[in-house]
Amino acid sequence: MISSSQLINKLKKNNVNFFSGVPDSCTLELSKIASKDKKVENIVVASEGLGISMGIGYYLATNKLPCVYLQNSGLGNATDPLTNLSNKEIFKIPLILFIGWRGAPGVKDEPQHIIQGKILRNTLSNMNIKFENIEDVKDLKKIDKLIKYAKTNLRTVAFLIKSKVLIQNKKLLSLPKRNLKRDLKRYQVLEILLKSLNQETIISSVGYNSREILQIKKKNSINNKFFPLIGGMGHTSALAMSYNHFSKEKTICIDGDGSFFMHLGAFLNLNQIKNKNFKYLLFNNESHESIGGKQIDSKHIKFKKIFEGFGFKKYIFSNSLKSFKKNLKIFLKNNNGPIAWQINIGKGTFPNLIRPTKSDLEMIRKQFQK
Ligand SMILES: Cc1ncc(C[n+]2csc(CCOP(=O)(O)OP(=O)(O)O)c2C)c(N)n1
Repeated sequence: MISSSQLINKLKKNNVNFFSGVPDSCTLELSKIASKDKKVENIVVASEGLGISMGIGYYLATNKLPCVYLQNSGLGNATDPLTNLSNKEIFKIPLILFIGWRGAPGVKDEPQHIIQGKILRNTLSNMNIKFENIEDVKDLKKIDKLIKYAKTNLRTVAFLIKSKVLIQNKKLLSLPKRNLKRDLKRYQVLEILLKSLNQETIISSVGYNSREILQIKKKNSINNKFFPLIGGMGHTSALAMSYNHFSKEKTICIDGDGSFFMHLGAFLNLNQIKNKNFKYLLFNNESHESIGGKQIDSKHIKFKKIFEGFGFKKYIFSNSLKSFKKNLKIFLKNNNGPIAWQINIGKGTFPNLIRPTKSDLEMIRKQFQK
C-alpha cells in the first residue's frame, strides 16, 4: 500500500505537476491530493479521452510531462487520442497514465470489470505503451525508471493501480460543503418515484442510482421493467432514447451528473427521436459520489439552458422534498415531452447498499425482454 502523498511527492520530484482525468475508486486518492496540493494543477474532466487531450495541450504548451488518471473501463474513451494522436508513430507526446485496474486477474470483482481487467495488459502492449504494476512503496522506484524512459523516448507509459493500493487520506474525505447542505437524498426520491410508477420502463446509470433502484425494487417487489447500466458510463441517455424510440414505451432515463457529462453529445439526436413520452431525470450532486465523492465542478452550469437548447419540450427543477412531490405528478403525467427533470441532491445512500450479482444481471435481462 502507498499513501497518496508518497505518490504525489515522487511525481513532483520527477517534475510532474499537472494532473487530469476521471477518478475512480482506485485512483481517487491521487486525484484528491492533486486537487489539494497548491503546487500542482488538477483538472477533473468529463471523459477519459478529454484527460488525454488536456495532457497533450499541457505538454505542447510547457514541454513538461502530464499525468492522466483513469479507470481501465475508461481506456476505450481514451484510445483514439492515445493511438491516433499522441502515439510514437504520430506526434510523439509522452504522457504518464495512472490506470485503476479493476477486475485484475485473481482479484474478486464485479462482473462488469472481468473482461477489461483480463485484457488490460495486452491492450496496453498492443498500443505500444510500457507499463508497471504499482502495489507497494518499493514499487515507487519503478516510477523513476519509467518516467525517464518516457522523457527520453517521447513515449506514453502507464502505472497500474489495483483497488485499495492507495491508502485513504482521512483529511481529504469530505465532499464540498455546499453538497452537505442539501437535504434531499437520492434514495428518498427513488423510493417515492418507484412506488408511484404505472407501466413506465426505467433505464438507469452507473453509480449509486442503479444500485439503489435494485434495492428498492427487491424490497418492495416492484416489477416495472428495469435496465441498469452497470457499465457503459455516460451511455444511459443514448440507450434510453433508442429504447424509447423503438419500443414506444414510456421510458424514464435516470442519470447521475458524472454520467450525464461524460457523453452529453447523445442529446444531439433527441430531435430525431421525437418521442413525447421520453422522460429524463438527472440527479445532480456535483460529484462522483459512488467512487468516493470527488467533486464535479459544475456549479456554474445552466442545466435548464442545456436541456432546452437540445430540444427538451419541458424542464423542471427540484431541490426539496416538497418540490419533488409537486413535480412528480407533472413528470409522470407529461405526454408532451421529452421532459427533463433536474433534482439537486445531497450525499448519502442506504447502509449496506447492494451490488448486483451475476445472477441479478441474468434475472434483469430475462425479465426485461420477456
Ligand atoms: C468509462 C468509465 N469511467 C469511469 C468509471 C468509474 N466510475 C464508476 S461510477 C463513477 C461516477 C459516476 O458519477 P455520477 O454519474 O455522478 O453518479 P454518482 O457516483 O454520483 O452516483 C465513475 C467515475 C466507469 N465505471 N466507467
